[in-house]
Amino acid sequence: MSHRVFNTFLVLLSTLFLQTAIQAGQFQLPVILPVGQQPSEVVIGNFNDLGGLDFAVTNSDSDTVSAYLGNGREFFLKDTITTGHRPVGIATGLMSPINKPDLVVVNAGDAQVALLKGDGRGDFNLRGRGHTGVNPHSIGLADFNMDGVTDVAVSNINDSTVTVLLGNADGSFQPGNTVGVGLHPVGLLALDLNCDGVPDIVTANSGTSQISILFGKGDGTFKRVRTLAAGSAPISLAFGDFNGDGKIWDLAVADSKANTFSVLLNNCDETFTSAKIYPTSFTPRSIVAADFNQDGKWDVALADPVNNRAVLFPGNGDGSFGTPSSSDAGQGPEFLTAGDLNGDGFPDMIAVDTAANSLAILINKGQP
Ligand SMILES: [Ca+2]
Ligand SMILES: [Ca+2]
Ligand SMILES: [Ca+2]
Ligand SMILES: [Ca+2]
Repeated sequence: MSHRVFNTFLVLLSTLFLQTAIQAGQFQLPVILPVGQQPSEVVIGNFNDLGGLDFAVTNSDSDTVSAYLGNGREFFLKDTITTGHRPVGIATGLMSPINKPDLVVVNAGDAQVALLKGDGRGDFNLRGRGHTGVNPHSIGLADFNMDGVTDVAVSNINDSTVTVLLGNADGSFQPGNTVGVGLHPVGLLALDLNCDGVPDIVTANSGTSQISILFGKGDGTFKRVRTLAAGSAPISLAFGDFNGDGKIWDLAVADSKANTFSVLLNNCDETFTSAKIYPTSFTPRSIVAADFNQDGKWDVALADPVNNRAVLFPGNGDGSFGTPSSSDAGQGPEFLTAGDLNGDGFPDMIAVDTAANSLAILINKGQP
């Protein structure tokens, strides 16, 4: 072996060692998957009848959604659908009881949502459209009028409103109801926050230090809007049972103008404990909750696009969090979602690396 070759060999060895050494977090080094231009959000679902979770990503500058099928080990591009102008938000669900899983996409450039009907084999066809407010962003699915057909809620950043579009069984939408929330809502979740069995809505209002909660009546309208304090400029929301009291809909909020995230514990009576603020040492862009280390306690993970990582805060089960650990999440992760992609019981993640036009698949290492 020549001196030069030997030196190269040493560099390779140390690089390998370094990669192993720096990946101290819960996740393996990411598998990078090139997608369309300026991907924005990804949703994990089960689009066909075969095992293995699948996912779909909005490519906001390509005006497309790409659907990938998984077999538990790898992912294959199955379908690319032209959705409308600048798709930014995406959700999956059964849009009527007899359906295969569908996709619903928020087209920010058109101020519309588009329903992409699934065929149960991983292909999708554009069906209904519905009108939103100006600069719609995040989407949540729930049956707000409790008629058995899934409905849609969308945050409208520029209007500071939420649009609720009641679904018809044929895949079309009724004209939207608009409800005012706080300034510039970005993140949105649709879930039952007062534990009465009727879906509600929560928004992260990025122009304030507040979140807004709309308590549903069960007929597609809302009885009241409650405003709660979070950290500075909240943009992204996650839910979980962070204090282990069996009430699953506690909220975790990523605060985009402070190096913090906030946790509000749910009393299930339309009140929450006041937000507890946790320091992050970076400005988070997206938050997701799951029991990543499978110790029976909900954890949160946040995207840190400046330092190219996902940071996991392990839950202590009492509403507080332990020492965070970092995992490489590709180049500039702007959005995170979680799901058990390889079926080993440990939640994995997908990070959207918007500027790099790629996704980073983060497989959970699996050991506690
Ligand atoms: Ca409905
Ligand atoms: Ca409710
Ligand atoms: Ca945990
Ligand atoms: Ca897994």
